[in-house]
Amino acid sequence: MGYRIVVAGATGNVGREMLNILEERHFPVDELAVLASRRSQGTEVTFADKTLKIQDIEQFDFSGWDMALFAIGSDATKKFAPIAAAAGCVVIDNSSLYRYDPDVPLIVPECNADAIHGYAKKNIIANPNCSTAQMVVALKPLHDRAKIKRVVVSTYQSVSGSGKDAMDELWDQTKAVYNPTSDVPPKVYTKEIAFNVIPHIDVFMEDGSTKEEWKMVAETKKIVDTNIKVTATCVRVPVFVGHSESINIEFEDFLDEDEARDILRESPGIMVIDKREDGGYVTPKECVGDFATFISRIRQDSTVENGLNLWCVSDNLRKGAALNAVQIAETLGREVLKKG
Ligand code: 11C
Repeated sequence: MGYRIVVAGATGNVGREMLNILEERHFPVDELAVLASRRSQGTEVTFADKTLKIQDIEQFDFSGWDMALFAIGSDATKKFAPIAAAAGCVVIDNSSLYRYDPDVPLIVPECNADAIHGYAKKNIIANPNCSTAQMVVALKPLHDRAKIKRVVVSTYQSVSGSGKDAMDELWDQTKAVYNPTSDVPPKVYTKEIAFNVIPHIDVFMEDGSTKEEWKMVAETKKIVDTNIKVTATCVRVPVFVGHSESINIEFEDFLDEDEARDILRESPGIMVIDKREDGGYVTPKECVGDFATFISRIRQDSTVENGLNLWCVSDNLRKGAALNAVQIAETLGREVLKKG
């Protein structure tokens, strides 16, 4: 016996990846409903060997469904998550709406799978921001060994994090560079993204940081350890899929770079590609479509007492969103619902 699963937002970048990953990981699906807003009615998506019609989320009755994977943004989540949860369907939400709610667990299964039991307070589980998810997969096993005091992270985030319109904007602006008669002014972004980098993701906060940077701080504390200090600079780069991060870590105890490499090699969800030679590291292009978070360039930082640097790359639509949501569903099934 398997599960009755709902995917809400099934026509978007993340929703489509959720369907792919449920299929790739042979998630025990007995029945699947695919939902979106009214304007996507008439659209069809495929799952396994079936073609499914998109249903209107406004009209959908969530009762009798086990889990709903939401990828519909905070505004729609605010309206529909309480409806689904009240009908007894556990919501696994990819938006930021519930991440900081103390009554909602924020889960990255490699780091804090045990926190899943907190789902019952609201029948909702939150999925972290993509830039946080890949970072905490790397931080957790190192923290368990040498206790992290402080993290300085700079991100290089792909345009798929902003949705399909942003991917089109990068594509159209790139083509326009070679065709001087066409001009593609920035719409999704505040400045041109083609052949450029933009040190601004999400809205500005009062202290001069951006919301994306704030999320990396707040979410790392909630998932790994509230005592870890994090400072982040989040940057958009002209890459379609795959977020990269340069991570500098300061530990309480000494951690040798070779031991760190061995620990990461043995840790779940991580693939270490770290040869000190030309090309002996992973770039975002190479991580697309993969489940793993890739770690390269592991090296001591001798400018602080117990410092380490590393390079972390992952498919932001997968580990950063859809894969993590499916892993949460797997954990909930295995630990709580026990049907599969
Ligand atoms: C980006 N990280 O790359 C964002 C996308 O809070 O779930 C995901 C935003 C979020 O633009």
